[in-house]
Amino acid sequence: MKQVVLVTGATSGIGEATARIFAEEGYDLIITGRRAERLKQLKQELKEDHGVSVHVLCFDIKERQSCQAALESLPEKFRQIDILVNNAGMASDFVHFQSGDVNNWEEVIDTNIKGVLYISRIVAERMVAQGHGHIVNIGSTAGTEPYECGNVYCATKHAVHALSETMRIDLLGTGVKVTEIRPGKVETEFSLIRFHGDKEAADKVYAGYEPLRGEDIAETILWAVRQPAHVSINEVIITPASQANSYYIVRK
Ligand code: 8X3
Repeated sequence: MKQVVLVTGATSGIGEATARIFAEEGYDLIITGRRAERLKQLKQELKEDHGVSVHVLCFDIKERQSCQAALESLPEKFRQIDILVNNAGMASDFVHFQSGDVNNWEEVIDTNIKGVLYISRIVAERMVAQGHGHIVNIGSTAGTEPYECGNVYCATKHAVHALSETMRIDLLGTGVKVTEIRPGKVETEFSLIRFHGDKEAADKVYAGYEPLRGEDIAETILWAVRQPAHVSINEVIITPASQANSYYIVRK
């Protein structure tokens, strides 16, 4: 039987690239997100191009009941999830803590922490019952290296880092692996959303060097989940060659 991969936030960036690479490799997919039209289009494309089965779950990961209802609605064929990629995440604003907007903070906390918890809690229990599975959390270099104006976003990625480590401990011996992929600068919609549509500000983040692409992260995820059963890739930090960590980037 084909393996089933659930990718959250599959409508763009790392999530979309991950859905594409797994489809290319013949995996069946559950793709989730809030933008119904994009999900529908992606499903169509993946089915036509690669002949895989794709199930769309369109819901808001911030809402606990919606997460529950979405996962309960899965048809039989998709109920066994072999790989979960917790990709959905965002930043909203880039200002000093003392100027932060609490509404933005809540959206980021609810997406990056609670969303991961809601989905993982349900899927992890199922994976334990089936005796195997692999949870891949998309963390960030910001998960251990907080930077100016990163405040709440960095805090949420610290939470993803801590959760990845504790999930790995708690799931030990169950057959369920946990990998945290921690990218630095990846050029996606991430910065455009963080800067609330200000393209100039978003473009500056990636100016003067070659940033990572969603595909680079997708390839890393595929590599991590394809290791033999006795090998666990616990954590991968991946940056552009021009970036050493959160603080050092060389720009031309
Ligand atoms: C994305 C990387 O440096 O913008 O998590 O926080 S960074």
